[in-house]
Amino acid sequence: EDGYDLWLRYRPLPAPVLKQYRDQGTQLVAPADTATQRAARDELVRGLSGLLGRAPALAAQARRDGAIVVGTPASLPQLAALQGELEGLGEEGYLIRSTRIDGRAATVVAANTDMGALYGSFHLLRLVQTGQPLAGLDLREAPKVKVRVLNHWDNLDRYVERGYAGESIWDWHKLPDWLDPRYTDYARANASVGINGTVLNNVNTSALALTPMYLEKAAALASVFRPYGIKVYLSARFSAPIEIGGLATADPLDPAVRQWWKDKADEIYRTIPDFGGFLVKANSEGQPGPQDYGRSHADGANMLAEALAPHGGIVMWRAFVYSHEEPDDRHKQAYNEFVPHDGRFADNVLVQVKNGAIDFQPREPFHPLFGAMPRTPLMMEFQITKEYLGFATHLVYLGPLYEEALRADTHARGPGSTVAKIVDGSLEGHALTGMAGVANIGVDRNWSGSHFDQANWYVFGRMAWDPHAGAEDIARDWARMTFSTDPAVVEPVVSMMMGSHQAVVDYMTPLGLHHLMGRGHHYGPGPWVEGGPRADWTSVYYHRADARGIGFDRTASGSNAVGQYAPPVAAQFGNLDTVPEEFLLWFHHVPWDHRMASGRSLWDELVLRYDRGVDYVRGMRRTWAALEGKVDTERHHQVAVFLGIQEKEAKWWRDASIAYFQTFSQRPLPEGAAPPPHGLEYYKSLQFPYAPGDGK
Ligand code: BDP
Repeated sequence: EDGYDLWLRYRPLPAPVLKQYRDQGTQLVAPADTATQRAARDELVRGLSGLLGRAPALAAQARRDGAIVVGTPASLPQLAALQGELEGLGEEGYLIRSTRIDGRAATVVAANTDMGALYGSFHLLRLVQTGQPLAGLDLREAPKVKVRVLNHWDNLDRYVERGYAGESIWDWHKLPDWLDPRYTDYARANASVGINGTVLNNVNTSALALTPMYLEKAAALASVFRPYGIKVYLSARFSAPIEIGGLATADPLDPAVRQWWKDKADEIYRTIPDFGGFLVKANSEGQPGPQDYGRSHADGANMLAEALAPHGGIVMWRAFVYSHEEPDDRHKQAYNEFVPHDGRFADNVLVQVKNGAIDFQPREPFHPLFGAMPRTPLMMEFQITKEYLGFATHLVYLGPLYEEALRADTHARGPGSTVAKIVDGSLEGHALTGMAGVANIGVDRNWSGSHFDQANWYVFGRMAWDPHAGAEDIARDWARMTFSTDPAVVEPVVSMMMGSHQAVVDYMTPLGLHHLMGRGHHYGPGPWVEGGPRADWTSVYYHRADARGIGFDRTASGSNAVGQYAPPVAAQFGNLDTVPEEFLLWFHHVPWDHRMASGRSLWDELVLRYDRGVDYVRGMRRTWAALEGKVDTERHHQVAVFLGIQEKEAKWWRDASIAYFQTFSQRPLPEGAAPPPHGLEYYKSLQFPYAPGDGK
């Protein structure tokens, strides 16, 4: 087992549960007249054959007890009676029900559309894969978020920015002719978790992606993805009218520029009729944008929106901006630039906001834009690739990070105004909603660079479908589908996963510290990083350690970033007595001897958090070692080796950070804490010129 099959392994179920399923899978009634219907039937045949050890008998209609019946009232007359029950399930929802058809017991997957039936088929397979009984079923499911997209940071030369799983899976050179079977498996995996869109190219993009040659290639991918309900989107370079259009300007208010984008949109839709739209990174980290012409983000987004609107396309305009000129706290800049434009964005624009205000740090408080732009649909951007969380070798399950961000209460409309309710549109009544995940996929056999990183792709999809879902339930499903249904495997694996996010926070950036990684590549600790082109690309800018204490004062006496949150949140974060300890040094500069909830001083607590993080990794190694023989050898071995790397690196983070911060605190280590084995100069001297993913 090399991990290629992801969570769609379909290995035979253990004998005791087999019989039950065989009685409930006597026949498969699933029409196959359209590409999506065929995708559903093929998946069911593949899945049930694998799981139950024999292919289900295909039939045109249910004639025996125990049939599985999949379709829509239009595709399958036997389902016509369910028409009324399908109301409210929309174009992607489905129901799964144990019922009787013509007097015979059956399991029905019914939907309004073929896509709904495909999603329902994957759900049914998940029930079998995870060992749930197929009796008494009565499930209704519909996605709570409309646009559920992966963002590939893939360049046209196949280099993946912040990618740790090998080259880009898009083999642009061989497209459009060669359609790698991987593209189909990619689509299956995404559809199985409800992902319905993919942005093929990096946000730091080249305008070439919009030239006819590359549009043909994107169209070929779209043709593979279409049966699986996945739309293709492209990142658009704002200056494309100059670079590939021969115009002298990209000013969004210039009529020739507007016409160029309209023509470009028409051309794209002639090539890809169901094209999803554009993702745009503008006026951020050196990318061109409307501000180059004295125009606003809304001007820029609306110009593209106008070009796409006649075709039903959307613009996902990123709010990840912080300017070269602005000397203010980077935390505040997106809010400052975007809030004044609330209500000015066209109807087919989503503003895409990272979960936190800095940049995908191991832990961040929720972004203050959530709750601050009620008249604009805001979509969530999570990172699935682990740029700041140990790349592919550290076992970090991101479910708890996503859950924490989504459940955070913005108080925008009183208590209970969670980020999830903003993202799903329910708080402000927006119909256009979205969630994006920066993909962790590459050409590695196991897709994600490590077996456990597959879980992060999986949980992203499940939470994009339902932002209120629970990380632990999803981890349990994933573990059952990926490793084994044996509780002696599932429970230890789930418990490792569930504590792994807190662990990485502990050994990298405890108590609200952030942005302490090595410069450029972001690999390993670099709390001493200073100087260079801009202060907010250093570590010292963020931790502000001195003889008195440590942390970034973002209260009213400091940058006052807390003032961007709703009053109850601002009051909580802004007060040293009420700020949650996990965000303490995010919002406050705190004396080394400050008393923590534990009764310890801040310095002692900090050191113990580092130790706690390293200990957790050691615990995961022990847990995993005990699973030898219960998990297949190949995957077990790789995970074991990666956990060894993680332990080494967790210790490296801990030792380097303590050695560095002790030069400020000038305090001894708390009792029982081991001194770092090397001096600070040693840790500073470690160089990684070829660390992966640094965007060069
Ligand atoms: C940062 C990455 C950089 C991305 C940027 C972005 O370091 O490679 O281009 O975010 O999101 O996290 O645009």
